[in-house]
Amino acid sequence: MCIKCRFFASTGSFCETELLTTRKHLVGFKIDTKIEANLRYGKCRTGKSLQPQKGVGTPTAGIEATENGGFMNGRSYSRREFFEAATVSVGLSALSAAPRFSQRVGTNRSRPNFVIIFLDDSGWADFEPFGNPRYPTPNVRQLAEAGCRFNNFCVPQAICSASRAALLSGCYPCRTKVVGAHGPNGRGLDPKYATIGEVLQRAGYKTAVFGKWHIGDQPDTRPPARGFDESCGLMYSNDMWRYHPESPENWGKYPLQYWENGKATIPDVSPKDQTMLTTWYTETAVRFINQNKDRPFFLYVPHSMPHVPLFVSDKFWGKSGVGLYGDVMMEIDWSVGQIVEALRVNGLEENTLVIFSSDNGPWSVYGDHAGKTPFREAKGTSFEGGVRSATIMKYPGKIQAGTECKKALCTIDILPTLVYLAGAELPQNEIDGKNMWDVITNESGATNPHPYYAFSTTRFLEAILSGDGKWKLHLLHDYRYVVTYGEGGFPGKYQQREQSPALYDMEADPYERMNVIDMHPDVARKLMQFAEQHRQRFYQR
Ligand SMILES: [Ca+2]
Repeated sequence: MCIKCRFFASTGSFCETELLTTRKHLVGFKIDTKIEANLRYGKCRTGKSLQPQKGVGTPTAGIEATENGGFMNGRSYSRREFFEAATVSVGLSALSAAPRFSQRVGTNRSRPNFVIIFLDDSGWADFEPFGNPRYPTPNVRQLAEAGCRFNNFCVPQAICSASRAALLSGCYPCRTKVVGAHGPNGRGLDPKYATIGEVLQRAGYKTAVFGKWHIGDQPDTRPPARGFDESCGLMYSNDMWRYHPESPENWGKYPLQYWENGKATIPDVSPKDQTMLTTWYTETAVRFINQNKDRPFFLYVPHSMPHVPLFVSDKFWGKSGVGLYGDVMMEIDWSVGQIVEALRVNGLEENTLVIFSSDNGPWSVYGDHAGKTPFREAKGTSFEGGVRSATIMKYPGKIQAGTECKKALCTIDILPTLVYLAGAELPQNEIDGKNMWDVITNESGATNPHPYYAFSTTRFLEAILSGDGKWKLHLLHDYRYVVTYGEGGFPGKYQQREQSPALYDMEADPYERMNVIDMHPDVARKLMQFAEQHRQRFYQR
């Protein structure tokens, strides 16, 4: 228990906002696995809400077009507002500086479909061709052969709710305040931040999410209220239930429910039900594709697996021959194949962008029930083992087959990129992502327009990656280090360690081993300036 905050004793959950403070309180005390488990899932009870400092970085006069809208007369505008206001104010000539992003793809061709397959806690090396696992993953390999591998694709925070909110909103966790992983009845993503589902639904797309939602478990934050015409799956992680290996009394307070289109159709999910999750998500996705082959659609499949506890259907039980994790990954690979095949038989392959990725790296403390990554640390940290996700994009004729991209990309860029491809409107709210289509399609001279990407854990800014992906600066922060690995669905042990300020050359040293901050002080200083700007914009109380 934290001797100062005492929230563990009173609520059974730890405070995320005070995470570092809490750890400092615990100096001299043994941090056992039960406390660590709650550190992972704790929902803030005592922390104050952080509000972005208004006006920071906003010019006080003049007009400036940005990819997300613009600034004029000291006020920030959404893209649509900016264009309307600028037109009235100074005439269309002022729009000459407007970025290419504002242009629509074209109105005379049919709009593309979008499929996002988003795994939960998959390791970077869990699938061919990123790794060479001891089980076959032919469908993911074929997806990569037909598309492009993105070897430097990251998430801004390597934990479930924060990562999913960033993907679906195009915003950093520090903007939306969706951090960590929320538990049952969590508020999730504030409706003032639009989701991909909402922007595409408004543009006439049929939208669906089949899988783990985890960005809101209240009537106005569940999928039907957030832009998804159809939905099924879990509202949060599949281990937040009565069979939790460390804290069943805590997580058993609320039954894990399976939802379909706004109704809990399985009021108390059983282990047998969990064996069917991957199958149900897949079958529903295939049915959705078949039924919507004649109209543009957005299909989001955020699998519950391979988040622990692992479950697999009878058709894949024991099939890998190397244990349950291999069986689960083979079933997910099968799922990928089913979805791609449904696109093919409906004649949709040529007009569908398929994105395959994971919300964060492996939960390595679970040992044989976790995935593999060659990078440093794992889920829940700002090191590459947490934030770098093996990603594939396939779009025949648009993305060259069998290629690799080493340029940095982030989930926050997906929303504006899909908006661009769909000819849709950006959200009214300001976002952090940018349209990256020219980078994704490897157009000549295309460069990442972001000066940096920011990485955080819970409410703490921890690292800055230069937009070109070359340099990564770690700020002073604590992180959890796995000292013993678990087995059979039970976790091992963490130890809290401190990361000193460090600069890594991500081209020469993507494993973050060699601190070169003394050799490149100018680079470190520049990234530190970005960090300070980011803090002032989003983290000042
Ligand atoms: Ca996750």
